[in-house]
Amino acid sequence: MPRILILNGPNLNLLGKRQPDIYGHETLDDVIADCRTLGAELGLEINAQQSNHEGALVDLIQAARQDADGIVINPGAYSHTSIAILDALNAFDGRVIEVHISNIHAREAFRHHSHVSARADAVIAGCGTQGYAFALHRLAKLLS
Ligand code: DHK
Repeated sequence: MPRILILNGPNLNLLGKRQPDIYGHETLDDVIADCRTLGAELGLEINAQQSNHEGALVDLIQAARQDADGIVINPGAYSHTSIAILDALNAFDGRVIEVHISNIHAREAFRHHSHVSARADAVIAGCGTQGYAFALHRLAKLLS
């Protein structure tokens, strides 16, 4: 069974409470529960992690070199700043799908560029939390 790491970065632990007009009303627990249900349907093993810390995210991506075949990552604000997360993803041999809940291209200019996109096999933005489900569907196809 393909193993998927769903990795959420800073402030995504506040999903449902933080700026719901932008990020929606679902909590991260709701999103991960839906991902587990969908993962079971698609035959994917799901490991979900969240951290507010850049180095902790790098450690989790490094561990995925042994533990995962694909990563769904929403790096939060680190999308726009972190070469360290890009480097860690470049050291990961599996598939990578980048998810942004909001349409980063329709927001402030500093959100328009993501370092992670240079490594991602696909980028999903502006689909709300449904973007995670789209990412799992894509990974199921890529890893079948
Ligand atoms: C989430 C964040 O926390 C922001 O810093 C990004 C992203 C956008 C999202 O849309 O999921 O700029």
